[in-house]
Amino acid sequence: MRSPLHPCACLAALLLVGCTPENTLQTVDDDNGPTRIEPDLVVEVGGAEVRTFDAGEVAVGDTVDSLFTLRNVGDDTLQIESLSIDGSSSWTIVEPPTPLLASGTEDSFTVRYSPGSDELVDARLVILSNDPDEPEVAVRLLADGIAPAIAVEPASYDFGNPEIGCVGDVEFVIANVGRAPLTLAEVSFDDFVGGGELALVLGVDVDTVLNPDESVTVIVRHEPTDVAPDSAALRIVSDDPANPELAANVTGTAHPRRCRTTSSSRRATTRRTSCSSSTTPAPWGTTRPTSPPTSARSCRSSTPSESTSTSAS
Ligand SMILES: [Ca+2]
Ligand SMILES: [Ca+2]
Repeated sequence: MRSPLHPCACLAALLLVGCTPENTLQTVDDDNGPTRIEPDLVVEVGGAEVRTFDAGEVAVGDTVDSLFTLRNVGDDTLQIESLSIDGSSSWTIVEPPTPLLASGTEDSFTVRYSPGSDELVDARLVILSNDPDEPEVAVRLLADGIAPAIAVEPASYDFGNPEIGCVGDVEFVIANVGRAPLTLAEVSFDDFVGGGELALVLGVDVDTVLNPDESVTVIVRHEPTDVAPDSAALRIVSDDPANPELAANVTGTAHPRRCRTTSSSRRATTRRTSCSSSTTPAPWGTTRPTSPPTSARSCRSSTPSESTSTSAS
């Protein structure tokens, strides 16, 4: 690219910016006067100029290396000032190229894509240089990381404030929302209080495999026997690379019974209590599902002595 410059303008440019070896003025032997010689950067992959590069589908655990070439097709030395990748940590520059490229030379470097999770990546390779008409060159980097991805719904659950003796169940749905099979290595339950008032009553076999879009349901039961708060966690170990261990907290705090006698006679030998279940907002309201999880609560029949004792409480 050549553009005629007035000699005075050239002198001004020299005084303002100085003439570095990478950006000089040169007098050419024609009638147009001095002409600026410039570096000119071209980014290539496989011998063709590239502005978008797609690594395609890559499974987690695999790596795709691609050879990028920086070519100086200008007249002056090209100085690479920086080379970086924006927008994804799955793309990396393995070994940067030489920072100085003489006119007509090139250097290659490896750009690696190695996904860590199920993802659709749209990143940028950004090259800053002294190419005067394009000091920033960006190459769009696309890729498709394929991995299993676990999702648990609800993320946590609070049974609220039921009466003592009222049994509540909640279903947790464990789903594979990724694009590779998900193995549930372990689904366990930690009862932090230790009284067994919160328990996993329907679990999952070790090494259960969920294909993409498949799910499995587990059930946690709350059967409070006292008013002390109950706290537990459903723990899931899987091969989701982004969430190898996941915990869903479960809580509940019962209140004393307010029993209603349903016997028809004061001398009846059997009495029953019924639940007046209450709801309490989850302490972690932001993680509570927008649509309530499937849950149920029932009150167990009680013996006369139990009814009498709780009525008195
Ligand atoms: Ca250029
Ligand atoms: Ca309790």
